[in-house]
Amino acid sequence: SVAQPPSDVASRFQGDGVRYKAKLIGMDFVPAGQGEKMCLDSMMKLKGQEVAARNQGRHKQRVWLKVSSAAVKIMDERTGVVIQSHEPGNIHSLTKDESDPRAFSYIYNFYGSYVLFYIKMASLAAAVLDDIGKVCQSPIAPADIATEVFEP
Ligand code: I3P
Repeated sequence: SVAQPPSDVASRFQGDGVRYKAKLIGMDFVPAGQGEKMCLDSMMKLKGQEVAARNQGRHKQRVWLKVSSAAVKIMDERTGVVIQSHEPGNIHSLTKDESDPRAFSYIYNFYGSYVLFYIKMASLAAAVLDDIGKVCQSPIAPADIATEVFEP
């Protein structure tokens, strides 16, 4: 692929941003925003619950993951309803699943509560990990959000 100038890289994340097909493995309240062991323990617990659910014939929820400068959004695949919207400034502990190259997790700080989201991509997670890493490094300023909202 051809290298893009920085302005084009940034513009990928403007507006609607980048959309990925994924499934929600699960979410879990955790005691803090970081801690490698805490993240891995939570992911292991959620994976156990996934297996138990599958053994009962249940499937993971199919979602779209949308990554933009303003938010990482999780939308129901079928209805398009936004079920979670996470501003980059409150996203922590982006963790790849070393046992599954399609899976990863992150923690969202919701007013001092920490929730881990464990997600399985339709394809390799490397690209979305890179994208979320980028938007979290440079969360847009409140002024930019206002511009985006009020633009016709
Ligand atoms: C499915 C298979 C898929 C999995 C799916 C399972 O089982 O393991 O890989 O999707 O999960 O049901 P089977 O081969 O017995 O049909 P992912 O790879 O996306 O996890 P799901 O039912 O939760 O969608």
